[in-house]
Amino acid sequence: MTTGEHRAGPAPDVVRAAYAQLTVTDLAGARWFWADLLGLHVQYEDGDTLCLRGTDELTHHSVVLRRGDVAALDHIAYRVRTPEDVDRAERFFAGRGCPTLRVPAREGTPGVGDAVRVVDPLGFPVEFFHDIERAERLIQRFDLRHGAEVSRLDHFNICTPDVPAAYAHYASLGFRCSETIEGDAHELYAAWMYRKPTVHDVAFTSGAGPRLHHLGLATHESHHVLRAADVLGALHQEHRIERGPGRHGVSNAFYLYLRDPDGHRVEIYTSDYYTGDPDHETYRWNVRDDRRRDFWGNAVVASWYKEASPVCGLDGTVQPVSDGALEESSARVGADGLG
Ligand code: XXG
Ligand code: FE2
Repeated sequence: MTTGEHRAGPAPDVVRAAYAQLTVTDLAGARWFWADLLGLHVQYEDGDTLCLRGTDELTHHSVVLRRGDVAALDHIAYRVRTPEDVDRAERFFAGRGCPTLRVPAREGTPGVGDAVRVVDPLGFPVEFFHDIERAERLIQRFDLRHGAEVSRLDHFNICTPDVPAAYAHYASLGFRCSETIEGDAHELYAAWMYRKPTVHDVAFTSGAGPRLHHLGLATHESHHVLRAADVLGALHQEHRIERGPGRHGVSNAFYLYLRDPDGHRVEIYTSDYYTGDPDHETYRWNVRDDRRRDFWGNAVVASWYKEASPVCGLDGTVQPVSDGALEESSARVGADGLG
């Protein structure tokens, strides 16, 4: 344990990636995309806010959309195991010199109890909470399921100029690493880290940051992923399909990346694997392996590497970004065609 860790106290016990709150400039357009097309269920709605959840989620929401002037990430949120872990999170981040803000129940996001929001060492707005309203089980309400039938939030993917620093920060929060993309000298281009026993709760894409790269939403079956693409084609909204459908090398998931009306990126994702054994080992991909990002070798479009959503500070203002030193898109990466 370093002196810094001692001062900051133990890390909070993080259960999982729980929800993301996005600002959108057109709430009606966002409602069409996230609720009608993706099939998230509306749990709460007022003139400025929509709280949405997937069919398997027994808590109030996993995606929150708020009307705002600029499309941005307001915050990502992790659920912690006990109410005391909220206090631990506050001490942990304050001890690292990070700005923190207590958000009492009913003063923050609808349905969420006492929480703490921080700007983490990577510059991201992150909330930690334990209490959240319960919600009705919808998994077998096949009569209500529609669109891509999203089942739950799976992960956040964030852009940062310093992937090794992001790895070290999340490791200090008790996250484990399922997969990486590395150069020949093991320089780290990307990493996938988890608390729940799947491939990830969070992944890092090297590039200008802090920015939100995408939210990963799970479906039960690959035909749900294909249906979203078919419906977009039928509506002549094909420009919202950015990458895929395809099979990832990393994670093995079947995937599709879409852009919402504000440009926020979402991935529909299914069929990754269990990582909960205590001796689960990190799987390392070489950056020159053309199967790493698409197992069939399809090229990754440039916008996927370059574009992302800005993030807010604790006061809701959009934060500046720093450029990345090591960008995978500028490495000689064969099938990506971006070298
Ligand atoms: O969730 C993911 C991703 O981070 O979105 C991207 C799993 C794998 C990949 S990759 O493009 O590296 O195959
Ligand atoms: Fe993803």
